[in-house]
Amino acid sequence: MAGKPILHYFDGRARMESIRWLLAAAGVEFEEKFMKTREDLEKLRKDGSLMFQQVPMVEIDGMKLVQTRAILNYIAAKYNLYGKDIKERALIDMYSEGMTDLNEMVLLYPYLPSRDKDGRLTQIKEKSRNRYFPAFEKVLKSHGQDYLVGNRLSKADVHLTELLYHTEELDSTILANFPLLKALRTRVSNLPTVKKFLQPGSQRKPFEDEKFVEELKKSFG
Ligand SMILES: N[C@@H](CCC(=O)N[C@@H](CS)C(=O)NCC(=O)O)C(=O)O
Repeated sequence: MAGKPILHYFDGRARMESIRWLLAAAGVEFEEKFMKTREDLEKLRKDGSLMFQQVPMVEIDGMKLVQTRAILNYIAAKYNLYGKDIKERALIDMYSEGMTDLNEMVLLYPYLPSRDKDGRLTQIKEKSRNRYFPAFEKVLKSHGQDYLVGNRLSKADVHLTELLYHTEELDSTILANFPLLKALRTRVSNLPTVKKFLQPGSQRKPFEDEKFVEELKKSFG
């Protein structure tokens, strides 16, 4: 039997958090090797583990996978979170790509220089409220089903749930006009695997505050 996937990243959310969420939702146990210094990153680069010299990197099924979306797609395909046919997969991809566009803004936000933060926060709120959340609310309303695609949990539901939690941390009122998104979040949060991940002490990472980012910058130079 293959061992647990091993996640290589630093001990923060950023680009690895969606991978943690998806593995957790799929009920897959995983190990993490946290890079603590620039030397740890250089070591992975020198031993040829990072195809593009970048992390996240995940060791899984004898592969060393990089590129966040490729990793997520592999996990989704392997654990049946990627639709039942190519049409469902196309929808899941389309929704996930929209979520990624918003998520990029959200995940990079803590790492921005202070002078850029207010502007970015305004942009995140505007895009959430006026572009992305109405689009996903409309999908749920159009078919009246429990999940975004095919009436069955997919990676898109997991990514959206993560995104809803993270945007709500930035603005507690952001979901006020989106009852179906709130219901989806509750539904996904109540899945036993996700419920466990949402408990304190899980491998879920907290919001990166200024102190965390400062320490990280010191360690990675
Ligand atoms: N497209 C890549 C981007 C990866 C990326 O930018 N990783 C950052 C850390 S979050 C990194 O390794 N930066 C060092 C570098 O690019 O040299 C992905 O989605 O995995």
